[in-house]
Amino acid sequence: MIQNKLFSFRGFPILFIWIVFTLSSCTKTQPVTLKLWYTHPATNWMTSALPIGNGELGAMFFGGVAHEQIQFNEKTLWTGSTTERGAYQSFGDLYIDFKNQDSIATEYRRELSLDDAIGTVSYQQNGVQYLREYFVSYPDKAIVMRLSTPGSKGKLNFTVSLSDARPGTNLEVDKSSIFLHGNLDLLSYEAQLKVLNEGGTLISDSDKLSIEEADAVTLLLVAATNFDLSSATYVTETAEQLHNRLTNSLQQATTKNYEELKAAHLNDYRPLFNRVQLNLNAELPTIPTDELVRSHKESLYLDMLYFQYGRYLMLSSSRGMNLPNNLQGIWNNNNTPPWQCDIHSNINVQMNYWPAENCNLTECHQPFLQYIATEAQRPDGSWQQLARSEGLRGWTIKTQSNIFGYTDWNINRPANAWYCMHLWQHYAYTLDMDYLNTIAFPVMRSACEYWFDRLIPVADGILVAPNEWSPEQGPWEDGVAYAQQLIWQLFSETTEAVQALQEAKIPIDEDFVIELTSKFNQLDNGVTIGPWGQIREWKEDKQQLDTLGNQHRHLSQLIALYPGNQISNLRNMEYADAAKKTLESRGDLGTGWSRAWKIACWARLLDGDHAYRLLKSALSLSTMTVISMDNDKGGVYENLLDSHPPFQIDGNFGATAGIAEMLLQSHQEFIQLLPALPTAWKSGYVKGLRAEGNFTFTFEWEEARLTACSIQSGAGSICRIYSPNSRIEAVKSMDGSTVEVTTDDENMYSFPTEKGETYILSLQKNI
Ligand code: FUC
Repeated sequence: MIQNKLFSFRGFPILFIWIVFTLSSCTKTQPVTLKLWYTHPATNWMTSALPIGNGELGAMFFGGVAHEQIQFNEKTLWTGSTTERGAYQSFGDLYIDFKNQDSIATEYRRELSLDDAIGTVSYQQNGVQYLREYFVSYPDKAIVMRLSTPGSKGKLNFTVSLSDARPGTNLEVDKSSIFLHGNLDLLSYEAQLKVLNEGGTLISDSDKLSIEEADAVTLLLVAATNFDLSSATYVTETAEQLHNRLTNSLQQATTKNYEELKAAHLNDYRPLFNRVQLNLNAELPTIPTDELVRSHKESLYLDMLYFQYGRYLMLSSSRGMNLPNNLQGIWNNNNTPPWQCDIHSNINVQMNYWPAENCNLTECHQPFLQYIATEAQRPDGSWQQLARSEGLRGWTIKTQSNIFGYTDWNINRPANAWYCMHLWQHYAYTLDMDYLNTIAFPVMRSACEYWFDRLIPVADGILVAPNEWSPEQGPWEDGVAYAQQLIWQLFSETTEAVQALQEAKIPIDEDFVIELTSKFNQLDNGVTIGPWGQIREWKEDKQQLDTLGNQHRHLSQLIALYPGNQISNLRNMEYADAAKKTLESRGDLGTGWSRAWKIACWARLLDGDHAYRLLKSALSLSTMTVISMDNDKGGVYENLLDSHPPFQIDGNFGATAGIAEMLLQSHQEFIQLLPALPTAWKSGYVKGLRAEGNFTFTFEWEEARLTACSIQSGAGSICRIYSPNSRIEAVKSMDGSTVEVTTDDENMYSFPTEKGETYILSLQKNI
């Protein structure tokens, strides 16, 4: 037993060189090609078309041979207003109709490369090789489509047209462009398509452009609305200003040729995507992705692909515009979509951001964080008005929200605390004090004040939230676990925020701190053990629903396990056992997002094999495209989009976060590597996972044991690692110098770090 002992090590040059070598040059550290691919065109938008996007602008391509359909979206295209819910809309479709081509082709392949965020369609016909490439450029704000015939000239003959998803709007065609524009309840919108042909001729018609005998053609599509979150009316530009902005933006893009546009896209995307790498030593599949999901669900390649697909989808749907991903991210082909494709606050929008920090895409968290900060502090905005209407300070929301601050359906008061968890999490991962002080803390404080005013005392002065619900079932009653656990999390994290700000000598109102401390001390923490050993979902359970075998999709009584941090095997085994009983009772099925949540919950209970069973359950092939709440219908479609059903993107993000949780956890003020490694992942390598405290981890394992690890410190904080399976013998910085390590007990190690430095661990098997 090594207890409370300081130890340091002299150099281990051979071991040190060996570790650096294994981390950089063995085959498992090599990037694996990540792509979805198919040998036939898509037949259905939801189940088989493939998504591309730049965070605001998105598209789904089908890859038809004689006819191509590229349906497109823009994140702000909403009907509704500040007083009416409305719905997220499809923007429209771009159609390419090939002349004299039938749909018979050989060597057909449709691909989506996650490494490059480029979709391709290729095939041969009458001795000609046809190639299409599609991407949505973040730097050039455009959907870029390229048609070519490598090795042949003058073979491209097609028409291109644009269709608005709302009938009766304006379409204009000039000699090389198509314009589409219209108005919704509050917003004006416009799309512009530019056709750039190399060789051949371009002829314009009243409703389309025809290309004849071209060598290659680039199509550039830009689209936007005049939505502006920072404006009191949610709109700033006139339709004319919007038109000018798009025209300029398209003009800028056309100054680059196709290769330059592609290079700018790759230079932007690749560094972000490549921050994280996961290698499970899997063979590259020789069968297409639909077959892989259908009959080789056990594939380790599928595990890696699905993990990285969540990161790809995050980069493609959550950059730029300060709005969170809706229920389908940004991809929607329906003007009356399920649940209006809204911002849904009782699990969905939060799950959309579960992988943002730990999967090294902190920038992608910003659209959600900025949205929360803006709406919570909007003078007289609906979130504050809701609290005022109850005679309370602060802010809160209901379950459904559009992008204009309008919120309705069941009130979801504790969602204010859940949103604040995201504000806090960004600080916990970055330690950005300026952000904490100016953006997160004022909003967290205001949410606390809401609860200071609303909580009521019950027996022994214990404080509970009155009249709450456990989404989406059961009676409204006092002290429901969902509310109590979320408020506990809010008070706990705000207390930590106060401490961090005070340590940084930032003054904080004393009265607030006194009220927070006293209310937190009296708060019912929402974690009580019920008659069959479960975590109780309701304090009273008036309708007696909290029974063994209740398999409701929501796991609201387990927020304290994940994404919260009150329940942990290492903190309180009694709570952990009760959480396990609850999870076992809920079962391994569920809607898409419910299965994803269970991956993370089992990972938090340190049960890698059960977490893995849930991952495979989440990867069940689903074909249903209409709403179903049945637990046996969830899974993925053949394009790997999550099926609630229907398509709901939360499950994609939730699964990615759950996989990360199997590999690294840092929610208990220390870091645990490989906390829930499944037996199936015998050996592997992961690069770039992030931990609270602003650390970036790269490590390898063999036979379930950590064999090499490097840590990059982004803020110079103390690094605490709990390592029960591998003894940390030494920590060295990159110049070879040894760092002093403290062990609190036999498995907990801590050492100081310097901002920007990288550290290498020397590891030995624990006997
Ligand atoms: C919540 C869930 C449903 C669905 C909907 C969009 O209400 O209970 O399953 O995901 O959001």
